[in-house]
Amino acid sequence: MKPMTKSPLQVARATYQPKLPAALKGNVVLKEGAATESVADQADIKALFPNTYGMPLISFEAGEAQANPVVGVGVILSGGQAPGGHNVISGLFDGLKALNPNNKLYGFLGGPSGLVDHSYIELTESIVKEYRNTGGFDIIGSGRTKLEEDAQYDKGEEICKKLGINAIVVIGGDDSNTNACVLAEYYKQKNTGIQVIGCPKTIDGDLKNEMIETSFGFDTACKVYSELIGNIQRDANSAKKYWHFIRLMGRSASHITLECALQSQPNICIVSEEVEAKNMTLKDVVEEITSVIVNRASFGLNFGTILIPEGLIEFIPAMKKLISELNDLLAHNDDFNALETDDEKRQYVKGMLSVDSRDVYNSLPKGIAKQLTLDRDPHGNVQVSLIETEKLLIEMVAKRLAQLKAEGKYKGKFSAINHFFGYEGRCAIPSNFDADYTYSLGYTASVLISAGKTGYMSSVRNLTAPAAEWIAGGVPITMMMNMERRHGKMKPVIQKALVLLDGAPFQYFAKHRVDWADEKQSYVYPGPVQYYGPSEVCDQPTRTLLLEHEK
Ligand code: FBP
Repeated sequence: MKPMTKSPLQVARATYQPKLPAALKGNVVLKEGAATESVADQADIKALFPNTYGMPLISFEAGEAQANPVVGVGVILSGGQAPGGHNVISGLFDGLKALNPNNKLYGFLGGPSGLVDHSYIELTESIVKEYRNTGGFDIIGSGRTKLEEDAQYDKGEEICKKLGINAIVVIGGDDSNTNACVLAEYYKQKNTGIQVIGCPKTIDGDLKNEMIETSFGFDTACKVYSELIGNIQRDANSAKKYWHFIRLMGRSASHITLECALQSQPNICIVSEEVEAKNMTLKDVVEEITSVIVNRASFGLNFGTILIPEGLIEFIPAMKKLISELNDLLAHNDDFNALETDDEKRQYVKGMLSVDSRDVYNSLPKGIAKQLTLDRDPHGNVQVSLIETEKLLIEMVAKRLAQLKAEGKYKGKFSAINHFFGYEGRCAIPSNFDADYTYSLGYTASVLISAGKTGYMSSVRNLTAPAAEWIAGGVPITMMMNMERRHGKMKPVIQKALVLLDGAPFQYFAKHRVDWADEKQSYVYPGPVQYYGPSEVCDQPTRTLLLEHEK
């Protein structure tokens, strides 16, 4: 047998031709809609973005062929990986070449820092070909460097001028696209002639609004996690001896957890947004979990599945207050950073917190308390992927069950296994949906660039219809912004889309969760992502999108 360099699926996917919206298949003209406003804090955002505020929405229509001048474009992958990033680049590449075969595409290496450090490669057909329809961001790498200083923007301008780059495409989440907007404003105000276009990426699914129906990568990642949850449920239902506590990525919003629950129907699913709305404490969450475990045990069922969103800890009001105090306290704090031992750091923090937050901090196991003070990411966020909430909950639930047992109110056996799913799904081979969606987003970016637009995000909508009916265009990034507190200061940022408790996905879940929790259980086993076969198996969008679009 010959040594293998690619799996049969990799070989097959290399020839997959992603589907495009009909409007992108021929020559395109731009149609401008009404002027826009930011989602909140209009006066502040307008003052901060005088050159890119209020621009109109853009849609594409079929048009006449025209001569397009040569352009150079630089592309950046920013933040966490999400399935489909390579296809944004292939769509962008193909779109640029269709506009003018002499157009050039450069990739900045290792994320936004590549622009500042002048680290790049030219992306040619032979390079792009190797990455079509593949997962990962390894074609040029990614990073989380925050672009926030004029000196960084000026270094970027320098390399763009040197390479003949007229436009930069930033493929990123809410923070990275906020950066893209700041960069677009700076370059426009300085009259550099460099345009900046964003593309909505993040498995977390929280970069969405009226014009951005979903961020790419959410579809594939949720399908991968749901397959694993389904497999665990089948194991649980076969062995009948473990409770599985499964934490799922999603730094802030619970979209991933909710979507996985809709796909797999676990016994319990915690939704952070609901915990916050009901002003629940950690103890309340434990009580909710415990009551389901006790009820199932009364039917002799000492097993089950519990989905926990990674961001939960920040949505428990008392914890949120503690984390916000820690964020302000630890921002650029040289005194804290100079301390050597964990104990010194713990004492220092305790001395600086308000009375309430100190009580909460003291009530946490030391390991979790320490995890809360670890380095923030460059955007000032707590790195929740490092906080093992599922272990904290197992510990607290076990204690509570022991109490109930002593009181004669629980007679079951509790044996728990913890899981964390995040990295398993971020670089999976993109589903057909993500492969098509990302290719269309990249292609859309090429059209926006050719029309001279800046400060826009690629937008592809009507996503539950067949791809030919998708609606492509551009949305001003300032339209999505509001002011939020970061690193102790008010900053303009793209508003995060949290799970809406009155939205169709949560409402569906709320209506069915009691049935999923009880002794009959309703596990669904989604199985692996399918790339070839009947459309109802291979091309289904997420349940979240389907429910949101259901009239
Ligand atoms: P983005 O918002 O950059 O897409 O990243 C999201 C995410 O995958 C979160 O779900 C997770 O908390 C975080 O990245 C993990 O970050 P890192 O890759 O730095 O470990």
